[in-house]
Amino acid sequence: HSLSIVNDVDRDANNRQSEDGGDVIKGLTGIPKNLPPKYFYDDRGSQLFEDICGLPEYYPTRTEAAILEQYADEIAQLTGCCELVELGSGSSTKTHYLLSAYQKIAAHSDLADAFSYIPIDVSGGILKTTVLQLQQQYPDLTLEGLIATYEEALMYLGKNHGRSRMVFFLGSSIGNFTESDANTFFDQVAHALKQGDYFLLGIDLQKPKHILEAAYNDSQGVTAAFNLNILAHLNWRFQGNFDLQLFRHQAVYNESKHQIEMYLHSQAQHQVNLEILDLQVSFQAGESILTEISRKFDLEALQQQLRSQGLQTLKIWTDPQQLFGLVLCQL
Ligand code: AVI
Repeated sequence: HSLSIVNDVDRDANNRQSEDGGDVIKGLTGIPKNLPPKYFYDDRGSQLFEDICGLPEYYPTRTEAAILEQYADEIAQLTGCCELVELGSGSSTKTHYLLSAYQKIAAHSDLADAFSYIPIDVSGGILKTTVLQLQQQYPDLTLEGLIATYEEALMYLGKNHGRSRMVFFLGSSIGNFTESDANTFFDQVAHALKQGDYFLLGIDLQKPKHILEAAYNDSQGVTAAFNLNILAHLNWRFQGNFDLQLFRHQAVYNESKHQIEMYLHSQAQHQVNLEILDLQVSFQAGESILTEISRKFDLEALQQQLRSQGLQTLKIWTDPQQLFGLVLCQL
């Protein structure tokens, strides 16, 4: 097996920006204040997100897993043998359904490397563990993990692969992008696909406000801890003095924009210093920081958006309650 770090000039520019915290300065001096959601995912934040995935109110993870469990064989039948590329693979937990399905069809193929998987994640730690585990579980799997952002990885992969490829992006992470960032992302995906290649996308569907608000304001307070952890992350990374007690988590569903908006509300007027950024930020009582959007999709509109990027929908699977969707498209 192998693990590669993909690095390019843009990456260095991006890294420098985030190491400099330019994006934090921009967000905290913006109106309204906001923070890039990527700062959720330090080690503790990644663990808290794993915990969220198991919460009774957070239906997306188990619903998508059930759809994959039921339809992975059908997906593999439709696409035939292909190289599997996963964006944001994390612990690759849900991927097992796809891997087992593609392993079965690879057994009937005479292609060399018929069964191959390229997991991509920015977190090298989690990817290393995952690659080692997968290699033990699937000795016949050709495996190359890429430590990279989506953009870097898709650029690096290009479209000079000889065989069919399926890129997949699960968990409705696409919902954390604005519509225009999602278009940029689909464009980058298309850059790594040849005519006839596949893209499999997991999306959270529009549904009543009370279900969504419960999923993002869980009764055990795990999502609140996840949201507040973004401030703890800024404290260690940029020598900050955010007092987490002075902020309160809230997630609201914006029905006109069809998106969850996650906020941290300041409970008192106060000042925060981030020494490494040489930044002082003043908060009014009641003032909020927007830390995340999580868009909820309409299948018709999404198919149209994909089509405008050259991606034709082949088939859509959902759960019986239509909570979550899995869209297979082809370039
Ligand atoms: C990673 N992403 C798809 C999650 C979501 O549902 O938007 C992040 C999350 N935020 C709060 N709970 C989960």
